[in-house]
Amino acid sequence: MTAAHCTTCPYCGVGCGVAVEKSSDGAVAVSGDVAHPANQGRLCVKGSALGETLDLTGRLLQPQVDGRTVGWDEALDQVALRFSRVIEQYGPQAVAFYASGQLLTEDYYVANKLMKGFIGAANIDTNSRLCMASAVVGYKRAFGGDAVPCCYEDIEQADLVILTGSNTAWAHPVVYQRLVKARRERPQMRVVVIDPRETATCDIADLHLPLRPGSDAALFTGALRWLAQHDGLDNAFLHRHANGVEETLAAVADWAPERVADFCGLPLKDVLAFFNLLKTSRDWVTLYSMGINQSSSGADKCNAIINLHLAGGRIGRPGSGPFSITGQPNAMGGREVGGLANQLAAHMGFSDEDIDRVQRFWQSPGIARQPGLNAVELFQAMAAGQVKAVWIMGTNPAVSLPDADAVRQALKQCPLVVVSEVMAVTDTAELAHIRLPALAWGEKEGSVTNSERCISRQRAFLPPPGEARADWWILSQVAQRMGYGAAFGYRHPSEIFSEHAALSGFENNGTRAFDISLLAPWDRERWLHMTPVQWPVNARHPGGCRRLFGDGRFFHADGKAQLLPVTPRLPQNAVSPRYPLVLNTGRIRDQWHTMTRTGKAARLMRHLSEPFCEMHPQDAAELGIVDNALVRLSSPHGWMLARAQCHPGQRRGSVFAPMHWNGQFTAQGRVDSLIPPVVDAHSGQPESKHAPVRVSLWPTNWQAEIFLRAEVAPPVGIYWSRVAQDGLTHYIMAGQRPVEDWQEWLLRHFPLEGLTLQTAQLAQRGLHVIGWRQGEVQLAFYVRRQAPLLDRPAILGAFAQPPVSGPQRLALLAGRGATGQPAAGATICSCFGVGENRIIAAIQGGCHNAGELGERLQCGTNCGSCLSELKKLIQRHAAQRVA
Ligand SMILES: Nc1nc2c(c(=O)[nH]1)N[C@H]1C(S)=C(S)[C@@H](COP(=O)(O)OP(=O)(O)OC[C@H]3O[C@@H](n4cnc5c(=O)[nH]c(N)nc54)[C@H](O)[C@@H]3O)O[C@H]1N2
Ligand SMILES: Nc1nc2c(c(=O)[nH]1)N[C@H]1C(S)=C(S)[C@@H](COP(=O)(O)OP(=O)(O)OC[C@H]3O[C@@H](n4cnc5c(=O)[nH]c(N)nc54)[C@H](O)[C@@H]3O)O[C@H]1N2
Ligand code: SF4
Ligand SMILES: [Mo]
Repeated sequence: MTAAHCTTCPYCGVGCGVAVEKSSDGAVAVSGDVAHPANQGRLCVKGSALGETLDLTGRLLQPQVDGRTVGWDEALDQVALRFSRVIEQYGPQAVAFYASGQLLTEDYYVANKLMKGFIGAANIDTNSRLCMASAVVGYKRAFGGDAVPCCYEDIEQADLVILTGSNTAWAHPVVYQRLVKARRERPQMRVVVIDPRETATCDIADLHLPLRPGSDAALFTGALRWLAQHDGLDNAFLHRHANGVEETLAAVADWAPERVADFCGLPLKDVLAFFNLLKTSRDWVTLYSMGINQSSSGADKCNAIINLHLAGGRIGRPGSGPFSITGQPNAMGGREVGGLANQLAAHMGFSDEDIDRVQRFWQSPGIARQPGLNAVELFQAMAAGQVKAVWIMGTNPAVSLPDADAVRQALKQCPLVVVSEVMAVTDTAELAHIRLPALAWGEKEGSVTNSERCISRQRAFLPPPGEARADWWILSQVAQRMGYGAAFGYRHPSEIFSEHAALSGFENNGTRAFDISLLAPWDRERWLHMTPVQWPVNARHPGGCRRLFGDGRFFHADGKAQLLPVTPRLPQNAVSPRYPLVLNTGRIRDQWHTMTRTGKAARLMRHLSEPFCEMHPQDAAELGIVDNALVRLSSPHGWMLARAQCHPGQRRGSVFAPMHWNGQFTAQGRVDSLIPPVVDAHSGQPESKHAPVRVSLWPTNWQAEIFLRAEVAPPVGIYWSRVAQDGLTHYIMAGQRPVEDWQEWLLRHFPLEGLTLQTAQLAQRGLHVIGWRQGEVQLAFYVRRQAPLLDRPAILGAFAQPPVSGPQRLALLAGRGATGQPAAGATICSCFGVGENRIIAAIQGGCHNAGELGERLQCGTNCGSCLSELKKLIQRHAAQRVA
C-alpha cells in the first residue's frame, strides 16, 4: 500500500492510523494502519465504519448566500465585504470566529492568523473550550507550558492506571483495548475507575469509586495528604524540581481520609484502598478527560491531579504521568496554533514580548493585544448585540454549547452568520446567512496531533465533491479579499505547515514546549510523505520525543514545576426541591458528537437508537417511571424528551443523557438546552456534567414506528426520533393526543397515494399497516398504546426482499420475522451486527465467556468495544443456561 493511502481517523483524539484501499469500482475499504504507533492496526467500531459514511447524501456542495446558490467568487466577496463593513463601522471586536478541534492544523493556523494577526481582535475561540480548556490551564500552571507529558505506552507500562472522568472504553476505545491487553499480559497491574456512574470502562476496574459528582479534587487532595503522612513523597524530586511544595502541603492538611470519604460520598475503606494502591504501586498514570475538565472547578481538579504526580515523583519516567486525554482528532493541533481566544500562536500568549515576536514573524499590520471572548462569552456578546458577525467552522454550537436555546436565539438575531460546513442542514447551518461547502474527511489534506503529541497526516483519497473546498483555502481567499493578500498567498497546505513549524522555533531557545522547527524546511514532497512523529522535533529531539520532563526541566522561567494549593469545591449549581436531580451528560459508544457523520451509518444506530435518560431504578420508581417510558427532563434553561433506561449502576440522585441527539435526529433532544452556562473562572470551560433538573413521565396516548422508502419530514407536535437505515426512512414516534382516525393521519403525514394497504386492527386502537406497490413493500407502520415490540431486522429485510407467502406477509404485518426466530434485539456487536437476543440464546445454550461467544457468533472479535456488554449479558443470563 502506498503512503498516499495511509491517513488518520477523523474521530477521537487517540488518532489512529487508517489504511484505505480503493477498488476500481470506487468502493473504499478501511482498516487499521499497522505502522501507526497509536493503534498498530486496531480500529474501534466508529473507525471501522468510516467507509459507510462517505456517501454524499446531505452534503453541502455549493456556496449559498441568503438562500441563493452562488459561485465561489460571489460567496467569498460577500464574506469579505460583509465582515469588512462590520469592522469599519463597529471595530474589530464586533466580529468573531468560532472554530473546532476537527479542523486540520493548517486550517486552524490560517483562521487564527487572520483573526488575531490581521483583523486585529482575538475573538477566535473553539469548541475545545468545551473540552480541553481546563486541562490546558492545569498544565500551564504546573509546567509553565501546555505540554502533555505522557505517551500511550506509559498506560501499558504503569502498575496503577487511574481513569477519572473518562469513559475510555467508549470514548477512546483503542487506548482502552491497549490497556486491556497490557493488563492481561501484566496481571500485577491495577486499574481504578473514578466516575459517579458505572460505565463500560468499569469492566476492568479493580476498584470503582462512584464518587459524588464534582468531588474529585477532594479525593486527589486527600491522597496527597495521606502520601505525605505515609512517607510516600519523592522529596528529592520536589527539592530539586518543584516550587510551591510547602503551601500545597499546608493546604491539604485538613483533608483527612474521613473528610474525603464524607465529601465524596464514598465508603472510607474504598478511599483508603485507593490511597494504599498509590503507596504500593511503583508507577502510575492518571488518565483524565471530561468528567474532570467540564466543571466549574475543572482547572483546579487538573492541578490536584498534577500535584499528586509531582509530589510522588510519578512523572517523566516510563509508566508515570498525569495524562489529559484529548477528545477531538485535532484538539492538540488547535492548542499548538493558538486556537483559544487567550492564546496567541505556537504556545505564546498575550505578554508584550510574545505579541511583539508574533507580530514581527507575521509582519502583521495590527495584531490583537489582549485575549478575546471565549466560547460562552462570545455567544452572550452576540445576544447582547456586541458581536455582529460570526464565522463558524467545523462545529455545531446550536447543539453543543451550554444554554443551547439561548445560543440559537443569539444566532437568529446576529446580523451576519457564516458557516463553513460539510453538511447542508445542521441545527447551526440552518441559521446561517452564508454557507460555505468544506471538504470532508477523505477529501481534505493536512495534519493533526493526537493525545500523545503525535503529528500525523490526514490524506485525501477521494476527489473534491461539487464545489467543496478546503477550509484553509476558503479562509485564505477571504483574507486576500479583505486586503491581506501577501500574508495569505498559500498555494498548498504544506506551505502553511512550514510557516507554523518555523513560528514554533522562532526565538524559542527552549522556552516554549511546542517546537517543531526541524520540520520547517520541509518541502511539499516531504510533507506529503510525512510519517507520524511526536513533538518536540528540534535540534535536541531530531526524531521527536515520546515523553517529556525526563530531565526534570519544566517551562517555568526557573525550570521548575509548580505545585498549586487547591480548595476542593462542589459544582456551582446545586440541586433544589424544584430541580432535585443532577443531569450528567456525555458520549455513547457508536455516535460522534452531533451525529452529522455517524448518524448516517445504519449499523452505528442499532446499539442505541434514541435519546435516552439513564436513571437508578429506585429514583425512577419514586417518580412513577418505568423502563422504556418516555420522560421529560427540564431545567430553568430548557427541556428535552428521552427514553428512560433504568440501570442500577447509575448513581442515585443523578441521571445521564447523551450529548449527541439534535434537531436533525429527534423532536426535542438537545441536552445542552438544559445545561446552565456556568463556567470555570480560570479556563472558561462550561460545567457540562452537572445541571440540576427535574424528570417526569411524559405520558403518551400512543407509540408507533414507521419505515418507508420515501424521504419524508416527521409530523410536528409529536415525539419522534430518526433511525438511520440504508435507503429507508425510519421514525420511532409517540404522541400525547389521541388520534381518531389513523388511516387519515397517515395519509396526512406520509405519501400513501397509489399504495395497496394491508391492515390489522388491534385491541386498544392499535393498528398495523403495510403499504405495497407492485409487489414491493413501500411502508410499514405499527401503532400501539405502548411502544410496539418489533423485529426491526425482519421488517427491514422485507423491504429488501418482499415476503411472498401468506404466512410471511402476516408475520410482517405483525412486525415479526417469518422464520419464527426471536427478534435480534438491540445490536450489541456493531462490527458484526450481532443482536442481544442471539447472544442471550447462545449463553443459555452453553457459551461461558466472551471468547466462546466470539467463536460461535463472531461478536466482540473485531474492535472489542462490546466486550463489557457481553460480559454483563453472561453474568445476567448464565443462570438460565440450558443444562
Ligand atoms: N464514541 C465517542 N467517542 C468520542 C466522542 C464521541 O462523541 N463519541 N467524542 C470525543 C471527544 S471530543 C471527547 S472530549 C472525548 C470525551 O471522552 P470522555 O471524557 O471519556 O467522555 P464523556 O462521556 O463525556 O465523560 C466521561 C465520564 O465522565 C463522568 N463524570 C461525570 N461527572 C463526573 C465527576 O464529577 N467526576 C468524575 N470522575 N467523572 C465524572 C461521566 O459519567 C462519564 O462517564 O471523547 C471523544 N471520543
Ligand atoms: N452537555 C454536553 N455538551 C457538550 C459535551 C458534553 O460532554 N456534554 N462535550 C463538549 C465537547 S468535549 C465537544 S468537543 C463538543 C463537540 O461539539 P461540536 O463541535 O458542535 O460537534 P460536531 O458534531 O463534531 O460538530 C462538527 C461540525 O463540523 C462539521 N464538519 C466536519 N468536518 C468538517 C470539516 O472538515 N470542515 C468544516 N468546516 N466542517 C466540518 C460537521 O458536519 C459538524 O456539523 O461538544 C461539547 N458539548
Ligand atoms: S479509537 Fe478513536 S481514532 Fe481510533 S478508530 Fe476509534 S474513533 Fe478513530
Ligand atoms: Mo471534546
